[in-house]
Amino acid sequence: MGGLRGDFLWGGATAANQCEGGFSEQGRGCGLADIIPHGRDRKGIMLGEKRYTDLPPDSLFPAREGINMYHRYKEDIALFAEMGFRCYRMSLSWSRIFPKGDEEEPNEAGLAFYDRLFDELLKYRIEPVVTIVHFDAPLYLVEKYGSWKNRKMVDFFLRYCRVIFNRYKDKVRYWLTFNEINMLLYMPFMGAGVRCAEGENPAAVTYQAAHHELVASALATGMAHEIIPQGRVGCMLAGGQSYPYSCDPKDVWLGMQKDQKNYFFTDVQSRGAYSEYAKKFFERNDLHIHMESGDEQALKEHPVDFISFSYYTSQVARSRTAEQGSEDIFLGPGNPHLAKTQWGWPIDPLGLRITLNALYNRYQKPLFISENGLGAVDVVRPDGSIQDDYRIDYLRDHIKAMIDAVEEDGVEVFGYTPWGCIDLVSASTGEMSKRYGFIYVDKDDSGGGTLARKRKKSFDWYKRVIASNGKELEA
Ligand code: BGP
Repeated sequence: MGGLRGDFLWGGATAANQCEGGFSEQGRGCGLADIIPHGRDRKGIMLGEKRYTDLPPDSLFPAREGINMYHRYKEDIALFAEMGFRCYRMSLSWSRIFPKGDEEEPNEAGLAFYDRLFDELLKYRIEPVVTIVHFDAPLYLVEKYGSWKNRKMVDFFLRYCRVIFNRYKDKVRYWLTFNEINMLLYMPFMGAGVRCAEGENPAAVTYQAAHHELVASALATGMAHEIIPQGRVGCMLAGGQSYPYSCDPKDVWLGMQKDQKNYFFTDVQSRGAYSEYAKKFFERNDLHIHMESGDEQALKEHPVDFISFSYYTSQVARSRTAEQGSEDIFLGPGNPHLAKTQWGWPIDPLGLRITLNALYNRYQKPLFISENGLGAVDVVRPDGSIQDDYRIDYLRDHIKAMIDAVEEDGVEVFGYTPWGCIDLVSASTGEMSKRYGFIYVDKDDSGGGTLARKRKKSFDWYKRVIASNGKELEA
């Protein structure tokens, strides 16, 4: 058995909007995530159905403080280094670099912050893997221009890309354009700052915004290749194969259609053109995507170098169901064969192997697992320890499935960055109590706590996993 490659990129993943904080420091502008509240209004805002200006004045916006990594990054990176991280997936806060988003010149203090952060990583030989946009955009672009609905976003985004590629070309090799790009279809406001005005056709708005992101992603890929010859650019998909609920062909067909909906973006980013089923979908739904001359060529000329994806669980498709309206919009009706996390997400390690195979067969490009993990409540014992064996179990089973895909199936995987390697704010719920980390952060859902960091049991376990390149997986 060959095992994982010697230079396998073990690490962890975070996003600026969920951990950085420092939201108005050194010229940073307000970002999209900074106005998404904790609590019952969160969902309405994320879907784009509610406006943040209507929120009660005492609303809590957890992204504004995050876990204050803005001030604590040295301590955090030292802990990552202690675990032996070979890479660290993080994102840049766009509004730290372009506070409003449409300026000609960037905010030097914002750029300097990331210089310091990258230098700190490189000091420990930790390779940065940088997401350019992770559920984030300057709020000004959302309000003034309508975010990705507007073609002008492509230019603002490319200006931002040109600045960061030039600035960090000697420090960052791995880039991801848009985090979970397919989330635009499920959570348009959180995913891309897109809100439908009254009378607008939601599908027309969303797919037009999708086209803008796809063109932006392709042009950024081309630009990165030009400015950073050794650079490699990937897309990022919220992954997880759709299973038919039964062998009823209608369920199978629905499962396939669900997968196609998710692959809509990565098909374009990887193959360089819209798939036939996508064109037919546009036709059937009378959607006329406005494309400028040169768009199709840009898509064609600049496919991504690798496919990255998040995997938390598989999805299910059921065609006939009385409760269809109550299904999770992304996951479907639930899978009776699988246990669930405390937040109701089915636990399916074999599904990771299935998803890896599906993606590799579809694209034949190297794969990078940019998120995976278990959100769970952790309890600090009286002796101060955190015995998170449930997290170790989850990650061990998923790592085994990944290794099986590599060894048994010949899938090419070059990195694995479990999500929230340090506890951070949950994207879907805004909670701190939904913890993923190897490192505990003392902060609660209402914003209280010292922010002190503490190693969990999984910290030492993951350190051994990395040191043995995935051979020692037992706790
Ligand atoms: C993905 C996002 C992350 C992250 C993760 C876990 O969708 O890319 O930002 O938060 O899911 O989800 P949650 O925080 O909702 O548990």
